[in-house]
Amino acid sequence: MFIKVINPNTTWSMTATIEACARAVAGPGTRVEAVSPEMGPASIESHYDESLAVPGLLAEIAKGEEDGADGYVIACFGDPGLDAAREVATGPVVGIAEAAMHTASFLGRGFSVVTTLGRTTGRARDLAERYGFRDACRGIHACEIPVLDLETDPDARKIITEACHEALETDGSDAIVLGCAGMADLCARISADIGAPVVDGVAAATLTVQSLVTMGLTTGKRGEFAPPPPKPYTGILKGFTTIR
Ligand code: 2AL
Repeated sequence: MFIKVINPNTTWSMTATIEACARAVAGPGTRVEAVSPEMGPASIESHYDESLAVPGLLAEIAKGEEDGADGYVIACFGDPGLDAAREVATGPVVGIAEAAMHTASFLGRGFSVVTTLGRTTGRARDLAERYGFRDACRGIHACEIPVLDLETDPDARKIITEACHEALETDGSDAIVLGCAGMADLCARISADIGAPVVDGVAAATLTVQSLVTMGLTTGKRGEFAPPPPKPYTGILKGFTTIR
């Protein structure tokens, strides 16, 4: 089985961390490859970044189709382009926010999300509601560390751990969901430090895709997620006319 993990931002050092975390949980018969798109933002921490990350992400899905990918992970907590990716991919596509929230729902009655910047909490709230976790998602907390600083700030783990601890107390939650793919490698240590389950969406989504492929399941293609109707695309999107 070949799972293609797409980090929709263009920071390859983060992509390497994501790949290591996905490979650490994948089964022995599963090949995991993580990529960043050729075009897009260096990090995704606004609606603008998120929208402009989607064309590059869809181009990577198209390449994955040519390369025989059995399924895809979208490794950004805003789950950018998830619906569009499901229209163009043959195999299942899972976002890290949806996988992490579903996984957290198995671990208790309520979970808290701990994410990067406060401005991203609205998107996380929208996703929790979309995925049916309006009640289970007890709170969304920002630690105000920009995405790329996760790799360089020596205090990042300490600050995130404190935010997780506080979130558990404030929200009365049973589990924590980490709200950024760039936090994937911190998951186990934070869990040990706070004494509560901490869910990394990269691991959760990788294993969800692996399970779906193992069960022979993929996106239903009879309606909304059928391939999009062909039509001309112009300007810098010209290449997307024939992408599918
Ligand atoms: C993210 C993420 O997972 N990757 C990225 O670039 N931005 N999420 C976030 N909440 O900042």
